[in-house]
Amino acid sequence: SKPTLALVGATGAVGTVMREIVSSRADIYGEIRLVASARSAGKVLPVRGEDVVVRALTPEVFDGVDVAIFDVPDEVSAEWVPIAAARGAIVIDKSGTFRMNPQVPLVVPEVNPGDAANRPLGIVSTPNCTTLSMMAAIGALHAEYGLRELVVASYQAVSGAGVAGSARLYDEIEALAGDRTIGQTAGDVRKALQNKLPEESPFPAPVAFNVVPWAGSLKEDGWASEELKLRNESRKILGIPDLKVSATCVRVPVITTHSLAVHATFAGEITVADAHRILNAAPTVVVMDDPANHVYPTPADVVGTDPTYVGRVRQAIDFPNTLDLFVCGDNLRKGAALNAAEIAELIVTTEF
Ligand code: 11C
Repeated sequence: SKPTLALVGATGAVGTVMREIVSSRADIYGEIRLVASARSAGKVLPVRGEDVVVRALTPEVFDGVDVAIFDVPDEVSAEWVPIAAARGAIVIDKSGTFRMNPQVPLVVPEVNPGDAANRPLGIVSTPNCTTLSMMAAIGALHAEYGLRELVVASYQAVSGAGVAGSARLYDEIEALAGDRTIGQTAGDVRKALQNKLPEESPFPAPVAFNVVPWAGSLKEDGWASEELKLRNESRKILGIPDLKVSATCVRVPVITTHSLAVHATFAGEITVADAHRILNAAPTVVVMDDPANHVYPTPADVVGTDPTYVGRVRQAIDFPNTLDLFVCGDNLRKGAALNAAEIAELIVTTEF
């Protein structure tokens, strides 16, 4: 019989996309159970065209579940993922809790699908959306040319911070709309928002009419957690423990789709034509690279779609063996729900 799937965190920003994704892809599941916090239990939400009542997160909710996809805060995963695994579910976890655990594979199906089968704790992790937004493209280039170094600047969408992140940008834009004096005097955006919106925000500075060089929490020596995740997770997914990585993560006024400016150095010379050939052959990568005709990916054109988009591929003038490229990926789809769904499909189709 077809396996039972549980979606835990079914009502969040990623959970909403998750329900849409499992409804539109090959129908490989029997029952699909929706699970959320007690606050959301009892809500009725559509999956595969049917109304499903959301169940509260309890140990018993995992009885009979074959695969559970978790998209919940780190501390909720820390507590509940082991409970689901102990009840026999294979867990695919989106949180940061288990990603760097050596007993937990960190999987991007285009890059390291084989790792998903080796899961001594019954847990597979799916990466941070910033790392994921470039990984299908970088993995394809690495497979042929041997990646050595990555220098990355991210342009991260506000929905990376969940429903509250998107709500904040919409609220800020609404509060400032029509005022053509905004953006001309130091502090004017902050001041205008002070009178109109609560001070509490998912972001440490205004995000409308602005860019904010910060994502995640403070780590040692001034690094933001997102920057270290990008380094550690890239190393693990690509299987290059000594990959040199340096990242600066920046929040921009985009609702959904993360972009990354990537400076990637390889073991030997790689031309733009080489990169185009490899990326064009990668099934989930779309090359949009014709600058003479202004063809390059932007979040406005990428949002709501599945592939990883690459444009602006250039051979770095002063750096031998290095390419500069611009990558866009929908942070809620490939960056989150889609990658988790693909890991689940990989496991279900090979093991059930
Ligand atoms: C953001 N990338 O854009 C983050 C959200 O480790 O999964 C996801 C954090 C994570 O804010």
